[in-house]
Amino acid sequence: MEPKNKNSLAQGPAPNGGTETGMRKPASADAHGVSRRTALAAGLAATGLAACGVRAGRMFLSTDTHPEEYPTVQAVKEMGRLLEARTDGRLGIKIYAGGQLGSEQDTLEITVFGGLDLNRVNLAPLNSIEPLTTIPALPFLFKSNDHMRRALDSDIGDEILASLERHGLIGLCFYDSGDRNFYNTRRPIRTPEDMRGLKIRVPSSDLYVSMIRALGADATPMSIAEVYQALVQGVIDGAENNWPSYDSGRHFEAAKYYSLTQHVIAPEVLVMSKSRWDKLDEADRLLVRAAAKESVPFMRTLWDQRVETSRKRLLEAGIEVNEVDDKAAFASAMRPVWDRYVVSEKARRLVSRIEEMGDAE
Ligand code: GTR
Repeated sequence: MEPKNKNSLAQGPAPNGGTETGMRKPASADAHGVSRRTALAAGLAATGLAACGVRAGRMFLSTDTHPEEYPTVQAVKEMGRLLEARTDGRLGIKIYAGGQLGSEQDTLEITVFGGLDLNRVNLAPLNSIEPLTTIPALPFLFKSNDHMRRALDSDIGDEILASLERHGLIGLCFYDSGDRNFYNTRRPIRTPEDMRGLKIRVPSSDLYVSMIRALGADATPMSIAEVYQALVQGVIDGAENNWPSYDSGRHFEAAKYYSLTQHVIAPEVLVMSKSRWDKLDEADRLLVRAAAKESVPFMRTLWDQRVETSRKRLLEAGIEVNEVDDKAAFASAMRPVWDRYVVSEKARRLVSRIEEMGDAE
């Protein structure tokens, strides 16, 4: 089945955008991207098929922008090990890590076309195609990482994962991404006023653009692979991310002020191409779903360790970290964003259920 939504990844948004991030340019305006992506997709699909055996045995091709040792990559590897063990090697996963296949936006498109079977991305690049994916990225929605885990482990998470199907993707599981904090080359951020006038990189998501603007800063959407260079060259003043990404992208070398705003605790997501999924028999689908779910606790253990390792390493490297005492000031400045993105009845219902789950904390 073809994705139906007009903003689907396969088709891109209506010409002239309609989104502030310009999620996908019309094909004619994309000098090299579309043909490169198409060729890549065809090549990858061929590689995948070559790995096919009797009863559709295969290595699923997967991708991740993070390097080999990052918890998301290790978690998908664990899922691959589980699949191999349970099928005597008939099913498995081969991962292209380190962003070698391009940005999350590009590889998602390839995944929808079936050139990649699996893809681990953040929810951000899905925000403009599926409104429910903006929910976990709402500023200050989750009170803690634990609150996020509980909410997304429940049927709320299942509903958000299921919403991806009409866009050509099967949502398999969420992984942790911890809390996102601002970092920049200029000054510690203690109050929303400190953000004024700063040029801040955001992922390609209108929601993130709105959040930055709500703080009086300038939002610059770009892929994470470009951030280090943009910081060094002064194209941007800063960005926002969790400890492990601030660390692994070496962004801390260029932007030493890391301010613990904890404005977003949005998860990562692992998706499978619906066109691949449709070719699996029921037994294999169950195996894939179970292995994905079982990789989640594995990932969480690695994640908690990795946050600590990164924090220690960066403090030793001499970054300047500051706590933010008045997080409520950030929360109220960013609150109008909620009204803009929580518009459907369904979204409102999910958001209030998530809030109720956090009330106990
Ligand atoms: C990281 C996330 C990546 C990517 C990145 C970004 O925390 O793991 O998938 O979304 O942030 O900001 O682009």
